[in-house]
Amino acid sequence: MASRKSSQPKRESRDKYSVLLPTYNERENLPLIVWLLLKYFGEGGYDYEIIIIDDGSPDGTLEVAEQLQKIYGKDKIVLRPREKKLGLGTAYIHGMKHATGNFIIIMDADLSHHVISYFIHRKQKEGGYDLVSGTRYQGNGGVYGWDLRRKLISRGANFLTQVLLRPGASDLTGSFRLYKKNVLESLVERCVSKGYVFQMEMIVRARQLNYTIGEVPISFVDRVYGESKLGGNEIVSFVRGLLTLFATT
Ligand SMILES: Nc1nc2c(ncn2[C@@H]2O[C@H](COP(=O)(O)OP(=O)(O)O)[C@@H](O)[C@H]2O)c(=O)[nH]1
Ligand SMILES: *[C@@H]1O[C@H](CO)[C@@H](O)[C@H](O)[C@H]1NC(C)=O
Ligand SMILES: [Mg+2]
Repeated sequence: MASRKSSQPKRESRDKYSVLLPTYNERENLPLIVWLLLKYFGEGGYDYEIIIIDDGSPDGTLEVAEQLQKIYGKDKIVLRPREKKLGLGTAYIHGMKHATGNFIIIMDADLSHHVISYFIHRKQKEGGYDLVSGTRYQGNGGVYGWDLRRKLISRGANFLTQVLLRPGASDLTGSFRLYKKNVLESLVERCVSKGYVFQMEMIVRARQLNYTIGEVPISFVDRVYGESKLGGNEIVSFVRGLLTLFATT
């Protein structure tokens, strides 16, 4: 009985992963992504929590999240809803403030990332990185299910940013990442953008602060259920945000 403690793997036992899932109209997707995460982290013997940040989705995503919390428990499913749609960047920051893990994983709730959630923390352990970013533009990464317009927007955004800011990472707008919590906090302190440009600014600032960045190739599979929230407005504000960063960094 006395040896109980020493039979636990030491390295893993101190690490806790807080997975942030921002949702806006993800009623159909949420149960499956949550189940996949619970299965993976649970079976792997990890310490973890899933923080769902719903922005008043009209489709009733929050009610689904409450059901999931009843099934899986309040220590595993943490709900941090907000009244209305306030943007992705601030949703991450809001979720982060309630995170109890020393690592933060951010991912989309629409199953675009589910297959690869398994590799990002291993990559972190390999190199002790401050930040690991999923990349669609290296190795066997890729994008599936997007039309030409959407591919051009993503490629264009990446290209423009590479040229203007030379951030030293291949996928700047992707939203599958792992951060050390203290690193994310220090980046957020300096971050000025709120929408889609947030992801890019985080990488650019990480490079400025000399944080180490690892990359894992990912296949991004476009959502089956629901609609993308990327519209003309986000594109305009992305370019505006990019130019602001270019002017101020
Ligand atoms: N809380 C919150 N989540 C959002 C907001 N906008 C998008 N999301 C979520 O962020 C993730 C990515 O959004 P999505 O529309 O799929 O972007 P895309 O994959 O680039 O087309 C999904 O889980 C969305 O439900 C927002 O304003 N607030
Ligand atoms: C980052 O590294 C560069 C080159 O070594 C150095 O000049 C710069 O001051 C460092 N920046 C910070 C914020 O530590
Ligand atoms: Mg999506």
